Amino acid sequence: MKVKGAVAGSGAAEGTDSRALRVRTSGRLREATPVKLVQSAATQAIKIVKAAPDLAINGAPPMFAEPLHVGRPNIGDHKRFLSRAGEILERGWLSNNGPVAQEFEQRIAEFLGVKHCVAMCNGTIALEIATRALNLKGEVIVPSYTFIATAHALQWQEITPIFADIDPATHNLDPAAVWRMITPRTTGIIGVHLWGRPSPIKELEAIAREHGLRLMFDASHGFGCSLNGRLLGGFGECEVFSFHATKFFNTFEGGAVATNDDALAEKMRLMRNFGFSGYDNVIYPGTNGKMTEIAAAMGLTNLEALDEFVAINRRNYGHYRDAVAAIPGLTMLEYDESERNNYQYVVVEVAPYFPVSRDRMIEVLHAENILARRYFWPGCHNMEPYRSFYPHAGLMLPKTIAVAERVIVLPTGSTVHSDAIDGVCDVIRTLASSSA
Ligand code: T4K
Repeated sequence: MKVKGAVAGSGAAEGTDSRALRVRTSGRLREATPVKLVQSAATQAIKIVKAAPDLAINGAPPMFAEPLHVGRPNIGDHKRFLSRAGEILERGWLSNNGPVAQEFEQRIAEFLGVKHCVAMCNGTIALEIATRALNLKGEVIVPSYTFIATAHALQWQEITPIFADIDPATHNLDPAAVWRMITPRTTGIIGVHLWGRPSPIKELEAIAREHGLRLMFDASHGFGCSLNGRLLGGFGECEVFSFHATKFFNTFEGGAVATNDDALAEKMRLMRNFGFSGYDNVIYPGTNGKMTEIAAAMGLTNLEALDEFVAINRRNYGHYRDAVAAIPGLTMLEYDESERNNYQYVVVEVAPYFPVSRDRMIEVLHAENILARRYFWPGCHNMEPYRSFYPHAGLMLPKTIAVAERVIVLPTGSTVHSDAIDGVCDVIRTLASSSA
């Protein structure tokens, strides 16, 4: 679809050529010819977009010289991290439950208010180990509207992920849909706290109790988020976090399982270290899920900066919310302000009556170097091997399909400033008005 009135090469600023654009730097407008778009953290020149010809898709230069990602890493104090890294090198102890990993586990457990944090090399292995330690078998109910790792962690162990539909208002599992998917082969439920907003924990607990199922949570998005004032991490039998580079809280790569169950924690500690219980003594089948010392050092450093990360994400979220509210046909997913949130994802739904499709909007934004994402389209059930295994799964997932087709996730994080957000929203507004 072509944007109405588009003339490739015509500029926004009257009387100037297309490359002679007005730019916005640190909130002030100034004239500049030609524009050199520089992506620096503090002062980046951003072109003004007011009409269709200003859009990169119509031949104008992109808004950003460097890609604006949805999730650039949040990184704490560099000096503090480098000093920890130096100590690790001096010590010559790099992995295998070293002192930094132990301190990390203790700090995380304290922070979450749980008895145990079992640190792992990434969230996917943490999911595999947790599901195995819980003895899940047969079928396990999960949402299809999640990152593929939730399903793959099961399939990898030849456990069948059974996809239940979501509540379109929350994007989380719909308890009634979970109930419908239970069969005699079902052994457990994995709720995902999507976007850091809690699953319907109470309802899932009731279902698990009634049917004798194990209940755990994929809390990959939920670090620092609460339900009724209690941080996610202590619900169900265990909760799994991802500390991937793109997560609100990262350890480069990493993950952890939080639990209040002593025996379960012990079992997972064995499993993440090949089942070793002391030298030459393997007492359990296991894998290598250990967190390295350098990853733990990153974690400790980032933990010290957590409040700062939240403040930045919250500021960006508020800025987007105000701008998006003024664009008919777009709705931003809101966080419950009475709870703790990490505000890591800026999630927008595009209504069917919005003048352009969600996918066209993505195309237009990408042309501006704004790498908005379609998380978690097309749903796990539409990816292999599930698509081939269960070609009709979609019949039970109408809400998942509808939500996956209308969601767009916008860039945020500590490298995204208010001017950049204004720029992103200008592009969307211009696209809408010139396509109506
Ligand atoms: N469960 C759920 C619900 C999850 O969301 C995830 C992970 C898991 C389980 C599994 O946890 P891990 O095993 O990953 O610990 C990203 C992440 O790779 C993935 O961890 C995450 N979910 C998912 C939601 O997003 P992609 O495919 O979107 O893009 P990626 O990793 O290439 O990064 C996104 C953008 O961030 C890039 O376009 C560039 C930028 N970036 C990325 C990295 C890695 C940086 O600026 N710096 C970096 O170091 O998956």
